[in-house]
Amino acid sequence: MRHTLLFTVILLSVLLAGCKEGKLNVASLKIEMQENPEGLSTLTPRFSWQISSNSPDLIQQSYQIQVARSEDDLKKEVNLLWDSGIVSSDGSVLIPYQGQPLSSGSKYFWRVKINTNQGDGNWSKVNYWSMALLNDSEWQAKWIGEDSLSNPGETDKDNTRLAARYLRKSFETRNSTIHRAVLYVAGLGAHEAYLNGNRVSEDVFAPTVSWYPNRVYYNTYDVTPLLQKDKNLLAVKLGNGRYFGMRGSRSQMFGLPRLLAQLDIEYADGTREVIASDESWKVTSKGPIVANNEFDGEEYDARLELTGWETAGYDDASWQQVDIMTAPEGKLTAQPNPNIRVMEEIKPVRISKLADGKFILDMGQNMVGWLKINKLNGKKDQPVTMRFAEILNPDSTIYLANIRSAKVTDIYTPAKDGAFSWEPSFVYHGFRFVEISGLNEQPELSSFTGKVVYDNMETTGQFETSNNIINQTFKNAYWGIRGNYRGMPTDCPQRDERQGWLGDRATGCFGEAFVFDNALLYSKWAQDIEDSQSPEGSISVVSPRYWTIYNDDVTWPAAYFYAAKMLYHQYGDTEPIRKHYPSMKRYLERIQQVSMQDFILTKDTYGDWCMPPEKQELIHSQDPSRKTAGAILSTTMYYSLLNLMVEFAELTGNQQDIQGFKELAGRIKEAYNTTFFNTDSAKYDNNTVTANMLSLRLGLVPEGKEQQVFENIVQKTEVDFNGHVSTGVLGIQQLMRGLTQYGNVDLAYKIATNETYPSWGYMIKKGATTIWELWNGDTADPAMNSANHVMLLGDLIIWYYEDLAGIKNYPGSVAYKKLWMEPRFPEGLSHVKASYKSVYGEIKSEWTKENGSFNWNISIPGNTSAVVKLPKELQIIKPGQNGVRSFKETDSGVEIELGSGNYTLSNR
Ligand code: RAM
Repeated sequence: MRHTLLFTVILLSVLLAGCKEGKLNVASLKIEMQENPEGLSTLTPRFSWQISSNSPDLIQQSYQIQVARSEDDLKKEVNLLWDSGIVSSDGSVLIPYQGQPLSSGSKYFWRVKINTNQGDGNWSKVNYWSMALLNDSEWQAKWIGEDSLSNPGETDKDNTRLAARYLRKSFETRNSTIHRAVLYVAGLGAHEAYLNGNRVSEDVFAPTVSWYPNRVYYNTYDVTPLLQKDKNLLAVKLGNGRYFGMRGSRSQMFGLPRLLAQLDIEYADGTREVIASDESWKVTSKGPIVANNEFDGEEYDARLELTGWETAGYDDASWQQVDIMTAPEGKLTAQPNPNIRVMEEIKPVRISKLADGKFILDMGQNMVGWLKINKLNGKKDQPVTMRFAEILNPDSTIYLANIRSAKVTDIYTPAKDGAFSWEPSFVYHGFRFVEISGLNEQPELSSFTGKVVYDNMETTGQFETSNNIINQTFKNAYWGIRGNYRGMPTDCPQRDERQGWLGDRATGCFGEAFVFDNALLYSKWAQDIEDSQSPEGSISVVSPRYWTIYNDDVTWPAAYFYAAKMLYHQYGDTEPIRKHYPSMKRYLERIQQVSMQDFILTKDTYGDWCMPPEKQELIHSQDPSRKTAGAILSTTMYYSLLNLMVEFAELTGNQQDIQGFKELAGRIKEAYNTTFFNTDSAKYDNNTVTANMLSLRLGLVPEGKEQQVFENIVQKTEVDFNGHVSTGVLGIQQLMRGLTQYGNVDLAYKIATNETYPSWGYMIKKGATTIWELWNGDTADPAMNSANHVMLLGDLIIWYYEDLAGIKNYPGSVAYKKLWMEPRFPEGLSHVKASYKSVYGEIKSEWTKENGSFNWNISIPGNTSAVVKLPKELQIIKPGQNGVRSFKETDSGVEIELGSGNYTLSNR
């Protein structure tokens, strides 16, 4: 029987304040995905912008981009380096520059004008970018530092102490008007640069990490406003970062900290001057930072303060002349990704006193960064010691068993009695609790601030539902993801590890992209992975390879391919695929040689890592019936990589490879099913959820058998695991989407909202404010038990967005140019409110479904469209509003195509 269909689409033509109806806006003008970036090194930078208006169904019909050396030229339309002319196109994302050759160190200005189906726009505002130093020969600077271990306790052995280096150079500018001054600086491990006493930027731990023997990044800062006429002082503080004395069993020592800095000054009369790091600089390591190490902490002795060292008046007579240091082998490269900054400040929620007089500070949140002290009373010569932990022992002392060898201790020694303020420069901790000793009185909460640090990127996603477990899981994920961005995605932020483990992010990177604008971080990480590749083609499962592990595994290296795919799918960026295609191919060939036997990939190291074990104290399950065979994991993942390569080959013009990938994939699929698939029972091997789910989702199940395999997944989950997750980091990458795609969103919802072990909800019930490394993180052995690991998120965030909110790319579309909005409605969920700032603009989806009434507000950005699908039960009738391009009734419901705009769909 046909339902009485009652449905309206109301176009909300809400007028934005100050805008006339139909007024076109061009905003978010970006080049290489950044607004006004300094120091680009690509000769064909790519332009993006977003368009909006107050009328629905806005489509760009053409664009015109102009580039000039000055704003003035641009406005007068003279001396243009590029005028694209009017280009008929709806392209507004990553449009490559095609003008005259760009030159090293120059600054450029650009603007864009668009025409749309709603009329012509005006010229946009003018934005700019600058170019990096494009040729090695332009570097006049030398690597400098203090090439000795001259302080107490310093050795050249692993895990030693090392004092920070302070370097300075005074100089005078010519008596001429300064037009522009740019500082190019690489400081290994980390630099903090000052010009005339002012920090040149808010970046911390700069430059971004890399595999130093292959690549060293430098930063570009426009310092024009900081440069003075006549006397100037350029100063740089150097810390260890990841360059010197990383802690841990496989600790790396690349060498003592060193600096390369070059200040290029351009005078209004066209003359230039260069102030470069060389033997004329002075250095000391006898300053207040007597030891620094990201893993161990920072020790600051205020009695050694070098007051005014970063300004011109300071007397550096006791300092020594710098040593010329050997240049690191790595290629000097302009940093393409944003640096780390203090992104948020939080206040502690509680302070308590232990019997031994120590205080325990509770930040209320497992966070990553450091503790700033504000006006705390100290006593001369009496060190104040802070130790950082994620959890407390039952007796309220800090729990450090899971931190391993990291010392996680900051020490401040006051130079006098009374109030002091301080924060470290070269250290970060993963912590919720801080143990403070060395105080004579109970401090106020206001004496502390938690500085939250991670890569400077925009938060792109908000997500809320009627279910509290989902809401808190999303919050925990948000804190965990940001806390593990450190110029690379790390596994954890607290113990002596903090490495870029590939497997943790294979699918995670995609979910993370809904929450953070992580494009530049992941494209830079893809480069770290390539830089860490062995000459034979092996990929180090930790990249940059501070821990070099070439195990010729498939499941962890898959992240290289998956991240490149994510960058294309989510941001429309094909560049990483193009750039890394040859090394990806090399890796696949290598694996074929060393691991493939009769079309089965045999090598596997980690298994379905961190599946919920049968006993609460175990880290890894010992029950063979829970474990998935390594060959299943490797073979299914390798098969998925071949399929990705077919797509990548297509995109990069490597058509000649396609046939080979397809043939190999075909033979693998056949061999795989012959070896592992039981045709009668439709079970793979020992019937684990992971074995069945990877086979299903990665496309290896013989045609017609899919539903039967799926039933085995459901059966196993419901009967053997009582509706709980049974997978480790591999299976979980497909679990939530798989359950939903094949028709059991209710089971996915149950898993997402469980509160008993094992589940994300269980972690929450046990007090987690981030995601744990282990499902049983509260009871397992501390040897490998971080409270802030994101790998167990699997595809959860993708599922939140794609399936619960219905924000998904239409098949074949990328970057949400065309959306497919088909929310799923699990029993028990009555409300979802999601937003995602895509490269075209913000997508919103907010639905409520309660007691037979349904209401859905959606926003579709300008220059995009959406196909909306809703089920029959929602009783939908044809709407007749503006912006509705088409309406189709199908067997299962309705399919509506919408142009951009804000819509409300409801059955009332
Ligand atoms: C652990 C890491 C990481 C995981 C590897 C295999 O040491 O924490 O998360 O990828 O093992």
